[in-house]
Amino acid sequence: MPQPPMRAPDPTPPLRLNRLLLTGAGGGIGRQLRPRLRAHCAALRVSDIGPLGEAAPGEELAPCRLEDRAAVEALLQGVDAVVHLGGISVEDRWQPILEANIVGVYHLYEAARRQGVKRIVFASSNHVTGFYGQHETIDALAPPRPDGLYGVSKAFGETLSRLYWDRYGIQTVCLRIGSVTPAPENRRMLATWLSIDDLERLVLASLRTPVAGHSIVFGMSDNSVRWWDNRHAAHIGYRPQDTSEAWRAQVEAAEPPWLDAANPVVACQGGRFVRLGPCDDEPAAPAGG
Ligand code: 15L
Repeated sequence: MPQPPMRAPDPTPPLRLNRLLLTGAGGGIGRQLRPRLRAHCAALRVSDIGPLGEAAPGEELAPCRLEDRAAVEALLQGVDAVVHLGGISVEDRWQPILEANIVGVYHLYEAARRQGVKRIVFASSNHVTGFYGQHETIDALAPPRPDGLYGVSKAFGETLSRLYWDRYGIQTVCLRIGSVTPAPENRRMLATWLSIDDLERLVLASLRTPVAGHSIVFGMSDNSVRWWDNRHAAHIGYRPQDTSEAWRAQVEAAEPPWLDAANPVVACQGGRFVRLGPCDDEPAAPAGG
C-alpha cells in the first residue's frame, strides 16, 4: 500500500560525543536508533540481554543484564552519556519488571553516579499516565496514573532520576514515548504516534540541550489529535517533523468511528494496556481448615 511521503530529515550537525551507551540496543526501537546514533559519537557502546549481532565500525558490544550490579557498573565506565531503552517495554509479570525496570534502573543510576556520567535519556512511556481519558490534555505536571505494573515501573524510573538530579546533578530527560510504529495503526495512534525520525530528533535534542535538568517530554510526532502538552519541555528544543494526519483517512476507513465511553480500552489514553495485567494471577490458595 503506498504510504504518504515523510518530510525530509533535517540536517542536524553531529553531537561529537566521545562514548555514548545505548541500552536495549537489540529491541525494536534500539535496532532502529543504533545506526542513527553512531554518527554522533566516536564510540557507540551497545548493550542488551538479547543478541546484538556484529559490531559495526565504531561500536562496542557489551551484553549486560541490568539486574547484575557489577556488570552495569562496568557498562558505564568511560561513557559520556546514556540512552537507556533497556528493560521490559510492555506489561509483564512483576518479577521481570522488578528485576529490569526497578532494580536495573537503580543500578544504572548508581553506576552513573560512581562513574561520573552526567546525562541520561530515559525511555519512559505514555503508560505512566495511561489512565487519563482520551478527552483530557495533560502536561508533565499531571500526577502519574499508570495503567499497569509496566507504567508503575516507568514512573519509578522518572522519580529515581529526579532524585539523582536533585541530589547528584545527573541530568535526565524522561521520554514518555507514545507509539513508535512505521505508521499509525488505529485511532488511538492518531494521537500517540511517534515516527522513528521524530524519535531520533527527540533523543538528539535531549542529548544536545545544554541544560536538561530533570525533564519529562511526551514523545509524539506533530499530530493534530493531541492529549499531551509539552510546554514544560520547551527548553529541550524538540521539533517534530512528521504527523499522523497523513494516515488519518486510512485509519478512519479501517476503524469505524465508534466510541463506547464505558470501555476503558477506547476511553483511556493507555488503550488496551489498561486491561492488561497485573499478570501474576495464580490459582487461589486452598482455604485453610
Ligand atoms: C509502550 O510503552 C510500548 O513499549 C509499546 O510496545 C507500545 O505499546 C506503546 O507503548 C503504545 O502505547 O502504543
